[in-house]
Amino acid sequence: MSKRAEPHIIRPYGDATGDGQVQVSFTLPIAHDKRAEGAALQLAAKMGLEPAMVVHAKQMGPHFTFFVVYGRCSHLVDLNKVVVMEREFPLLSPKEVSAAIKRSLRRPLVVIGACIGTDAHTVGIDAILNIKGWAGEKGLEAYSDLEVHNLGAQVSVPDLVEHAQSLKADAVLVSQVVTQREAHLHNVTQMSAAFREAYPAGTTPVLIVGGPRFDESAASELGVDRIFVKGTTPSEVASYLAHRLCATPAGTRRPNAKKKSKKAGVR
Ligand code: B12
Repeated sequence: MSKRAEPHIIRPYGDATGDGQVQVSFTLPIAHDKRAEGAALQLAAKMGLEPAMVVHAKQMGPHFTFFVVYGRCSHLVDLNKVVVMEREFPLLSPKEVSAAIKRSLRRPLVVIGACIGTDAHTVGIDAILNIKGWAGEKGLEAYSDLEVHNLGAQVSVPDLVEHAQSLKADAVLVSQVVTQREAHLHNVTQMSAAFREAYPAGTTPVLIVGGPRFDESAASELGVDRIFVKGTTPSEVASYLAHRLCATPAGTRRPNAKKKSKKAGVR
């Protein structure tokens, strides 16, 4: 395959390279008729899609119409201005994670996980925690030096804090999938505030949240240590835990740190 220099200004294409064609879908709160299609095209033009055509319109109940619009986008992408969050820790194998825990904590690293609020979408947190894992990787339950407690769905914040304290959790993993009315942001902010209130300063467990619609870069805004987004695999989370909690000898910062060492590899 020939190597080509990548341009830094790019645009989407549909039929021919560089034609700017994109397809978008949205719903408008009006019944389907010609005026509704005109409204969809007006919106498309305001989004920078011109010329555009309605390629699909379907009335959804008496007062809504779903549209698919195909049109030419006038905007360009400057690759030099793309900002992404790079992974700040190395990916470790399960053996390396265990070795780091043994070396630094000399006891199992305790992890609790839950979906908080009214959220009942457990598939994401289960993908990370359950032994059977996700995307060909075993979940955290399969790691010999992690002690995992999966509290399941719809756990209240006070319950979560209580479990974290009684289990002496080193890390608390929270999943939020429903984002209607910014529920995920409100719940996580409330959760992190509750942990700060319940623990002496500097001793809260590492707070990790995950879900498909978080902004990875918003951790400090939400008062948590790390956010994981869609496509996360268990080994990324395990590696982060090792990076975060095992970097210093004997886990100096954590409330568990001075606990008498239990035999590692409880599972
Ligand atoms: C399965 C499903 C359900 C199941 C959930 C079953 C279960 N036990 O989980 C059931 C049928 C119960 C359900 C119910 C509802 N659902 Co639902 N559901 C889905 C669906 C189809 C798939 C979600 C899923 O399992 N994804 C697979 C997992 C593996 O992906 P994931 O969650 O993103 O997790 C990954 C990462 O995000 C990350 N991750 C996630 N959590 C965490 C946590 C940590 C700590 C870490 C490190 C990483 C991490 O790692 C995971 C692996 O990579 C989605 C649509 C979709 N296609 O996504 C809608 C969806 C999430 N549901 C939705 C809605 C609206 C609902 C209901 C409100 C519907 C209703 N009116 O009743 C109810 C709410 C119930 C409740 N109280 O929460 C909406 C949410 C919209 C929004 N903006 O909030 C969606 C997006 C559908 C839609 N397009 O409208 N749902």
